[in-house]
Amino acid sequence: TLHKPKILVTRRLPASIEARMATLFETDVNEGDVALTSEDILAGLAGKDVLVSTITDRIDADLIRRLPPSVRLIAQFGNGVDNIDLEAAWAAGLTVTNTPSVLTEDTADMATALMLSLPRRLVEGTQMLLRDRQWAGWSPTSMLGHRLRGKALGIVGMGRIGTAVAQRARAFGLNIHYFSRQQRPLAVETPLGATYWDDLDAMLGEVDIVSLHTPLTRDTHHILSAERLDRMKPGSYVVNVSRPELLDETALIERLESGRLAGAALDVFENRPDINPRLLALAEANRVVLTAHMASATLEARVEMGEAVIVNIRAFMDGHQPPHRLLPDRPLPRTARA
Ligand code: 8YV
Repeated sequence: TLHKPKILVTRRLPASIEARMATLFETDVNEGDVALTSEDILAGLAGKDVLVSTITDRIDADLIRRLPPSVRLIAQFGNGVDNIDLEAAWAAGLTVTNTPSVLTEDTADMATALMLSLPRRLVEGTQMLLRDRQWAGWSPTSMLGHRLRGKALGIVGMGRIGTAVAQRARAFGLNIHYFSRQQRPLAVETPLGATYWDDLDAMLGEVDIVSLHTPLTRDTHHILSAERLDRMKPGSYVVNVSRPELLDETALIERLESGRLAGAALDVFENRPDINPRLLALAEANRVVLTAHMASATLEARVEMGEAVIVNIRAFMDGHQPPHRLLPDRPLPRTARA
């Protein structure tokens, strides 16, 4: 009879998922609160079949070269896989899977909430009540923000999440523009009335809010560079629930500090978990809204992500094609970290 697959899980997962894994697999979970080092991952993988990784594990070419030969599958718990050197993994004959789709709607909800948060001063309003306690009450001119309806939203990356953001933005009355590797089919285009741009620089000059929804690859690293931030309309906003490296964070901070850009709502940060103090100062001044990498953080999404990991492992170990196998031609052309 087949042995139960032996798996290393690098981070705690929802209890129901850990329980299910424990019945299906010989499961070894890192119970600590922090990510494992590469050495810990390698030590933990001795005799294992599968590595269940997350975005906080750096699976680079060196680690892949040193993997025990028993490891054949890297099953990422998450959609983005920029922490994995995919080319090195494929070259080593490994199968890599992720958990797309199940987090699409929740991530789009968060992007939309962040989009609303700055112009409508959501966080600022709460902070004011907490600080003032003795609130003077309503007045015709207090806490005025700006209307979303009629403004232009520029979506960078019209994949699953970008499309779900466009659907929500449509309901807010935003005019939708997008830049994408390819123009989406009319089925997506027509009901959303979205305008496709093949030139990102040109789109940036036309929109009031830019929201990033593209995977991090070598091509998209700092896709919102200092030069591109300067092409944005004065007084516009940036939203990022994707990957911090998609934008030049220092350049963004400078343009917020100078007042060139009106604001930014960010769920992800360079140098995490040590957030740039200048960004924190901007948050205190209510020029930015910061959330703690929470865009897919619903219990429902995390359970479904765990279920997808289980299905991928089961299929692979039974000799089938895992449903969410990443292949060189889709959906990522290459990894970000060379
Ligand atoms: C998770 C995410 O926080 O899936 C992604 O790309 O950023 C989030 O869903 C993370 O990936 C968990 O590994």
